[in-house]
Amino acid sequence: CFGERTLAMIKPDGIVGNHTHFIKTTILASSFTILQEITLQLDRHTAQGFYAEHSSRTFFPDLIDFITSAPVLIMVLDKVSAVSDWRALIGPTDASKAKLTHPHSIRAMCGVNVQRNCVHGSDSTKSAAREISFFFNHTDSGGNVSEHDEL
Ligand code: DAT
Ligand code: MG
Repeated sequence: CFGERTLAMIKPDGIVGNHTHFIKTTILASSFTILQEITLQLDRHTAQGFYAEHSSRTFFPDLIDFITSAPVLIMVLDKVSAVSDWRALIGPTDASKAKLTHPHSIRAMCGVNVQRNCVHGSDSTKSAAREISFFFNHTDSGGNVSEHDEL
């Protein structure tokens, strides 16, 4: 791996809405390498840990309800400038606004609103390191998931 790593997630609306193939095709066409991937059904405890930085926000309970409502597909992406490139590809948080300002972004094309925005991306290299180690063990063989139940 010669690039940078970021954590990408296809959220429940992306899985249920059958956007997985389109999103993965877009990822590969944008020169990312998918290093690891796993489909998980998050439980509330795991979801609360992943989104801990938002725990005091009024939308937090709704966010936890949503992210635990169906499976998610979690991927480690590798590329030079992976963090900023993936954030640029997914577009603004609010998918309804993204449709106006960034119509070719993944959130514009696959999302609906600020909550149902289809995908997650780490917002910094520091967040990426935390989020990757939150879901994946770092072993030479890779791909081991700790604590969580693989589907
Ligand atoms: P991002 O996912 O673009 O990094 P964030 O970290 O600010 O955005 O928020 C994490 C998620 O929380 C976001 O993808 C959807 C939800 N969320 C953020 N702001 C919200 C709001 N005002 N109302 C409802 N959900 C919100
Ligand atoms: Mg964020």
